[in-house]
Amino acid sequence: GKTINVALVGNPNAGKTSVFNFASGSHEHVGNYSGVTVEYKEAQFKYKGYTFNITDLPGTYSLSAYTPEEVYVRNYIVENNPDVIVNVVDASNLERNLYLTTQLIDMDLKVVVDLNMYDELERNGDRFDYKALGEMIGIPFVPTVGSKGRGLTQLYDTIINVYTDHDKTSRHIHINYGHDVEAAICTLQQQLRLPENRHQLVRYSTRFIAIKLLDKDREARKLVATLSNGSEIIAMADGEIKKLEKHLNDDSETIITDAKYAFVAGALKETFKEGGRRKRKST
Ligand code: GDP
Ligand code: MG
Ligand code: K
Repeated sequence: GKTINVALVGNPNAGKTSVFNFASGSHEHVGNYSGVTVEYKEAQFKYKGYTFNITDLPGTYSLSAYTPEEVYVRNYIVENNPDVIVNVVDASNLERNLYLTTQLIDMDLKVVVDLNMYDELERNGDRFDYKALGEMIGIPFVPTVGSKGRGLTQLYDTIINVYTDHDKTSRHIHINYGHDVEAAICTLQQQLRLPENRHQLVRYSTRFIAIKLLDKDREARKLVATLSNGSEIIAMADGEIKKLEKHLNDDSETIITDAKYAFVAGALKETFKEGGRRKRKST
């Protein structure tokens, strides 16, 4: 049968390892590994004629290049090119968790959102039309309780559907960063897309690189520097950043981050209602 390479990506403590352990049938200790440097685990299992090759990656809040985990996860995604990314999201903490999702959208990957901790959402009495949000962002959402294995077969089925292009929700969208930023992205993308760059950028979304250049991302600059017209592109990016910062009167990183949070807030405003039975979490 076919092998589907699946990578689990999500914030620390969203439940990645719990989902991984259930899927792989192991019962290792699940705990907080924060502080331990980058590590990942891989396991295989069979389901409906497919071999799932599943990788548990370190937790990250973002895919910028500020922490070793972020760099690691980003490089893992680019180098290993998983067939499907399972973005494990803590359903009781959507606003923060979906920030990472916006970056997966920029990277133009096949994504399934594992809406984990669904028991907590229910306990809180929250109402979340996750189907509507999924339609909005072109990513199917599957509610799960990772610690109990609830919802995992639905998750596997959805992974297969996304992998085989049979999922009806799955489509690629762009987050709209506003007129000025979009114009800058477009300018940079035109250069990145030149035929001489095709080979080196084959695994990347040029939109993602353009956004990351405007975000003053070190890794993106390093990558672009290796291109034959790299120094021109970097100079162009610096010019675009200057223009943006002058026009919008803020630093470019903040402009992009704010746009991402605004996108998430807007999407949740239409689909999520807090139930008022929340307790403060200790973590
Ligand atoms: P990771 O950091 O993303 O790998 O998260 P873990 O799998 O280590 O889970 C963090 C904590 O959340 C552990 O104590 C798990 O037992 C617990 N947990 C995982 N999934 C769920 C869930 O769906 N519901 C609840 N209530 N707890 C969960
Ligand atoms: Mg873990
Ligand atoms: K953890």
